Amino acid sequence: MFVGPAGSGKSSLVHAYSKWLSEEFGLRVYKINLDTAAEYIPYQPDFDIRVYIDAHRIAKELRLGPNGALVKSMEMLSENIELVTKAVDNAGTDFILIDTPGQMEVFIFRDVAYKLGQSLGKYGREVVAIFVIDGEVVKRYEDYAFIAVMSVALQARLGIDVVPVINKIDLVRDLSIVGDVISDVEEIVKRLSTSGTYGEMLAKIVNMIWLYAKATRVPRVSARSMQGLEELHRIVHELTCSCGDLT
Ligand SMILES: Nc1nc2c(ncn2[C@@H]2O[C@H](COP(=O)(O)OP(=O)(O)OP(=O)(O)O)[C@@H](O)[C@H]2O)c(=O)[nH]1
Ligand SMILES: [Mg+2]
Repeated sequence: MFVGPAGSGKSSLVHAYSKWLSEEFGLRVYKINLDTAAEYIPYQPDFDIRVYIDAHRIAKELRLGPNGALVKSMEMLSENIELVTKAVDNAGTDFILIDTPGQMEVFIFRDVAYKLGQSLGKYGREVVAIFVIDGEVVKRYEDYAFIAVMSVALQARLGIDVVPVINKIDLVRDLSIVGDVISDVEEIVKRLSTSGTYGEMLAKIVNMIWLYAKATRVPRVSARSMQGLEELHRIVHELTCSCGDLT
């Protein structure tokens, strides 16, 4: 399940990863769109929530603004979560990719994310949330604290494993700062520790959170150039398969 802030590239990554999985391994992929307000989706969804719940339709019918309509649509999705679980149960493919709404806060901080996490929980380790972060947002070492805290918050909210992924790496000019968070954690902590009390606090947060992180690396990918998808796949495989590291 792909979650993340507006415009971080969730839908593009669903498209790129599904293409990669089928072209690389001949795997069958089922794509689910849960964005009730999506106007354009870069892939052909196999299940599209808009058929049942469409935020634009709701806005017109109930005379609501865009946020009100989105909130209402998420409430409706939450009350009809079996629509999604049935689609998941009946997919019968090797992979199921779930695209979630752009307004992450509406999705995450409402009942719907929790309910979905609970429903998908029955699949145990086979379900992971990919937390998509825009690579252009990672500009300072402090940003890693934000990513770490958000990952933990998401994990607590969804109740399923969360893998942070840095997307749009093709646009990132200074790759030295967008490092491999987990293996570079010592360097990040060292840099943060030298920037005052606040930095010290962030260093402790980052250190503690990555210490408990399930994934061993944070993949840097590009939905546009398809780079890094193998790395993303490795992590997904590591977390979901009892066979351990793909290498
Ligand atoms: N250069 C570059 N652009 C990207 C990449 N991934 C996505 N984009 C662009 O970023 C914009 C947003 O991408 P989407 O896939 O719609 O992002 P999203 O998270 O699904 O957006 P919402 O659902 O509206 O929140 C689009 O213009 C994409 O073409 C990438 O890896 N590299
Ligand atoms: Mg999208």
